[in-house]
Amino acid sequence: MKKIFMCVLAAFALTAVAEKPNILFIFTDDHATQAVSAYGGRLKDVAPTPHLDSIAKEGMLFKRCMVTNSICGPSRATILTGKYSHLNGFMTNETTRFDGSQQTFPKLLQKLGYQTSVIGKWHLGSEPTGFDHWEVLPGQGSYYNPDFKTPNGKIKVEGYCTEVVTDKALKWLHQQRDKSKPFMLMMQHKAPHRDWSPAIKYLNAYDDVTIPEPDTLFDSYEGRGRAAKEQDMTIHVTMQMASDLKVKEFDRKGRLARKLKRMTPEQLKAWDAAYGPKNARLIKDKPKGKDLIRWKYQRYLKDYLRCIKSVDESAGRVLKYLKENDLEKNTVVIYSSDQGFYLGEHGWFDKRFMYDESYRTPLLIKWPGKVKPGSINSQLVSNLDFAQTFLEIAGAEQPKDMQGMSLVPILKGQTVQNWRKTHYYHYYEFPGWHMVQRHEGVYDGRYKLMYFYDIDEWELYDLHSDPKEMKNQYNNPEFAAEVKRLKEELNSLRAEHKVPENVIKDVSNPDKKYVFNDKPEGFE
Ligand code: SGN
Ligand code: CA
Repeated sequence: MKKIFMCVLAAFALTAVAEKPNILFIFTDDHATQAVSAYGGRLKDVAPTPHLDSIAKEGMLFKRCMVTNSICGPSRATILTGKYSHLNGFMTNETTRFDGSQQTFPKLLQKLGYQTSVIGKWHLGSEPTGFDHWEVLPGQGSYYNPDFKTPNGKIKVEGYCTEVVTDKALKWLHQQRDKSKPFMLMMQHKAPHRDWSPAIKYLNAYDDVTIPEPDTLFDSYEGRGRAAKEQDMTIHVTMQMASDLKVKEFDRKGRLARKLKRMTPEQLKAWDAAYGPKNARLIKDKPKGKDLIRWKYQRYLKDYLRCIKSVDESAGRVLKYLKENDLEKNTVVIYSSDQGFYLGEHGWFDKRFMYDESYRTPLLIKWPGKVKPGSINSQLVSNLDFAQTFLEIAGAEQPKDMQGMSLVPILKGQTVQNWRKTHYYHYYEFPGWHMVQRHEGVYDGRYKLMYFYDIDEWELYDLHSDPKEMKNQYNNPEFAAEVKRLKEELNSLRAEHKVPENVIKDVSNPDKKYVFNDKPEGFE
């Protein structure tokens, strides 16, 4: 009898090991919460994202997932290490290569018997470490017929990047992994990154709709400081008619032509058929001033949302695969992006600032049987928390030197005493693309204090009364108590997170020449 009992117990233990949850991390580049319909917002009816929304519907939507440093490589490095940029060493896109010899969550999962894989955008300079399988885009990667770096060298694949990455992810899931082990797959899209190039089949999507504009499209930056006024990321001046907006007639530098060289004759034909007539109409109408900005906004948003359409479809395909292959129940699915993005808010595109649209990133997690379907969480969570979350899901110890907090208790609906009440932010890349001043700051879910230290300017926003962050209250005596409190909090967060005093010097690349835009393109 005892023997039988022991056997049953052993079998039980074996199943328990075999049934460690799988982790599917679906990640994009520059996908703003404004363009995920589950978040509501002005685009939800014109460009819904049903498959991404289904993750929220079956799981949890995080309303306040804040990034540590709103830029690609640094965000990815934070996710892998569970550490702020100053500790993982990857502070800007431009000057650093990720030190792949350091501790990362995929390496720790491997030790626990997980099969790990990363497919798609990587953007960390060095080669991936801690992955049983990797196929990554070199640098930013290409939308059409992308190249991939693999352990066996470079390959070129015909097709649209989002679809190619999805095909590769499905192939790994179905044919290439060791099915006796749990998996952790990072499917990381290039989309919807600049220059927002859509799949051929979606080149005409949204042709007949008008995309709603944000109230702040014509922001004059009054009531804010120098950083907001002096950036180089407006739709008006910075956005390029040819390379960004696909108007060949403006391609004086030949950048667009160079990009189109990657396409096959059939792709190019479809591309010309889609953009040609619309461009001809533009050249005939010659809109000027605000009308031209409005036109640019429409073209930009339509292309961006067309890219999202493929991302949503990709999520749908992998979710369907899980369902049809009996993997749905035991797989945690996470959707997120490396940061948010400006979709015309403040007249901008790009990211970097600690203002809401780029500081906040989408986070949707489903975990069947553990997360209550349709839950919404408003606590301050961060991409700093992902590594520890994945480790706890896998039943691993959380290393003491990681700086985040596991989201598992929140996912299980438990009330967590001592959850963070404030979040620390630090952006380092200046001078650089888009010329956003370096800054650090603290956010408590209502007030946000930012310090642009190279120009010694502070900003304070009250997001309850001013959710669009249009009025800097730093010098308003009515907010003196908040300023004092948040300055103390900033100091204490700097100490807690071991931010060295001197780290803020010495990170820009003095040899790099940045091209600044000072004149809007247009019609005479
Ligand atoms: C490119 C883009 C920039 C963008 C950076 C960083 N210019 O340099 O607009 O801010 O990437 O983006 S482009 O003309 O080459 O598209 S990130 O997502 O990799 O951080
Ligand atoms: Ca990005």
